[in-house]
Amino acid sequence: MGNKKHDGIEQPSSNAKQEQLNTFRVQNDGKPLTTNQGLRVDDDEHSLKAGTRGPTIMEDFHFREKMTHFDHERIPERVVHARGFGAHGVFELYESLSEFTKAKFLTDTSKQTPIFIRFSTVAGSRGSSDTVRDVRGFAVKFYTEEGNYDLVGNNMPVFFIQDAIKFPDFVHAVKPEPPNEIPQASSAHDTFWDFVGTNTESAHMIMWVMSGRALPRSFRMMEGFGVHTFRFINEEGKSHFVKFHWKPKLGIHSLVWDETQKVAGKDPDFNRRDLWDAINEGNFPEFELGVQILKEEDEFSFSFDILDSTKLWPEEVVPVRIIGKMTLNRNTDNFFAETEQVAFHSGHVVPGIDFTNDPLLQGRLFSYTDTQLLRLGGPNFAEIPINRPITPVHNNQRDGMHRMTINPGQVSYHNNGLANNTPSTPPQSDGEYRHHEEKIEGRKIKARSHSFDDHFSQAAMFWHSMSTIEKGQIVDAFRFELGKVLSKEVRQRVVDVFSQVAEELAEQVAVEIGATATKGVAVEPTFISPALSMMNTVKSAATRKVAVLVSNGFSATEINGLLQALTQAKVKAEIVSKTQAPIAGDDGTMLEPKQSLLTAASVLYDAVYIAGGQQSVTELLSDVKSSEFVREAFLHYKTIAAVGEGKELLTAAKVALDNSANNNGALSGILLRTESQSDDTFANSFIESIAQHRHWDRTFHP
Ligand code: HDE
Repeated sequence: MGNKKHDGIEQPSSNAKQEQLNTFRVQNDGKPLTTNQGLRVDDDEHSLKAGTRGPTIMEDFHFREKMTHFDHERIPERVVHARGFGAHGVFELYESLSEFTKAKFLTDTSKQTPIFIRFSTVAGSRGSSDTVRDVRGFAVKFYTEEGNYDLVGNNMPVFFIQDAIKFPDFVHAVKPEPPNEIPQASSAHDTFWDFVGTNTESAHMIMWVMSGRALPRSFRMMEGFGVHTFRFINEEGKSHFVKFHWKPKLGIHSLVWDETQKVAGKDPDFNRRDLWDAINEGNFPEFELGVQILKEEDEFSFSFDILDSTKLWPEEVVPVRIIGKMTLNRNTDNFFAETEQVAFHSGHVVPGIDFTNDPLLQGRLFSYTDTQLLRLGGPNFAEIPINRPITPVHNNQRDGMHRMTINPGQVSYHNNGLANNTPSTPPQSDGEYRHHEEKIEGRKIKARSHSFDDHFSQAAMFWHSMSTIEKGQIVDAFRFELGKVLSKEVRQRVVDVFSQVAEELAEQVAVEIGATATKGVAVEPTFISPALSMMNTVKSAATRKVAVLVSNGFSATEINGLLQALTQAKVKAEIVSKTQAPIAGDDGTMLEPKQSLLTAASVLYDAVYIAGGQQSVTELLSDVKSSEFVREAFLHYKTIAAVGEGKELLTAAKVALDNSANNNGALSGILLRTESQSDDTFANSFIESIAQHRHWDRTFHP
């Protein structure tokens, strides 16, 4: 596996993990069928019977082995984050952080560290939809030369609770309700909002969950956060506080609520498929790793406690230093073996990374191993291929369910004399993990520091940092969620809580759900953080998906030119027609539609292009689904381009065309090609418009 020499020690290569996994791959192509004992099987269609119409015989070991294995195929799903999707990749470091940490993967810029990532939703079961309103898990396993390091984060920088002992309560509240297991993968029900109303520490996180951050357009377009404050420890043993960030190169973009609900029906695997396709097509998702670093001396220089996971460090106050990049470049071979069996743990650290006393983090350090014991059936889950480190493992642990390692030798204890006291611990520092010697003093007490008492300032900071559009979306989210709550007391209690965050928010929500907001109790925002608004993010058309609505009689020059321009800009086009039967262009060119109006829906695309040509448009118009397609794209703020007669489809779809706007007489994001515009110019303005992601300034909220 290893070949490069470094400090005289054999180094694993950047492909080390893939090479290791390859040794476990079993390729069936062209091979004879066998039982698990390696016995070749004569027939896999019929069980062994006493006569062709007789009973099945116990002796049929092949039938019994096959059926028994099948009966045991399921393992318990994760209690939270059950629905997830994984991919392989690599992490590269831009600059050495040796000033702060001795972690080798963060100090040697020549290194490429293999990683495995698993994105997830939190509340839903394994088979639930991707596009629900929820936090997204963002868990990365780094296979470093010093052992596995897991950065088990989320796509939001704060959490619902301050102390791990409340996690089971929070999760019970958000999960489907016990009497009937309803609703699936949704926080819009009484127990969740009852928890929010009675546990005000969740206020800040709720603001994030009610925002577009909870509806990501793509896993490739979300930020990731380590959430807790961790420690970096350098060679001298000096500690700094650190928070981890992942920044997506494509920017942060969300779907709109109405869209997510429809996508959940049309394609429940929307986010999975998006990641899978992007990697297969060579559009490798990239995320930059950033760190916010604080000196130990600055621990108490904030208005909040840095050990409180319901607080973030505004990026404008503590800048995020970008230090490296993760590229996701390989899909899994087998979902179960890799994504389902991967076992993360915030306690999997390497020298140079240590913990703080954040009471949420402290509890996680217990929970993750415990949960794997149940889920993966015993203490040997670290031997499962996806969980194995690329470094050798030597210790005196033995036996247990499904042990793979064969440990020869008489000795399995420490200290020993019979094996020269090996495996050994070094007498002095030699690359081993040493816990940071933090001085601790205090009384044993079941309580929380008063520095954790402020539950509203940062919730207010979030609200006041939002654009008008985002505020509108947050209000709508509260209205929907609370509108689904049956208990009037719960609704009122939540409004009482958010009256303390922002008066206008509470009022706008209250008026819609029959509750009353309290005036004059909201906290003053202490800070505005532009980095929190998604409006200020990177904008790019690359890897966006466009539906090209076209039928027989289209202009071949127009469509060829368009497809070429889109490919060049890395925009993915799909031909959608009335049916999937081939269609003919004006010069006889044939196109094979990838989708029909029956199989596709505009919610699965970022933009729509309506080709010109009377015959094409008339054929499309003959199916009412075409105007529904365009109407929906319009209501979801998407770019719609129409050429020539294509405008008829806009009219049929009742798409407002505001002649007072500058954009060639159309509303923002609605592009009509004029006679004088060339195919090229028009295609380019279409691409520019797609890069805007959505045209929020259209004046309605679907
Ligand atoms: Fe987790 N969490 N968590 N969590 N968490 C799990 O571990 C837990 C928390 C996160 O893709 C479980 O293997 C406690 C914060 C992710 O496999 C479990 C507390 C953050 C994943 C568990 C928290 C996370 C999990 C369930 C409160 C963001 C999915 C299955 C102290 C920083 C990892 C499993 C994957 C999964 C416990 C809070 C992120 C039960 C007790 C805060 C991304 O061990």
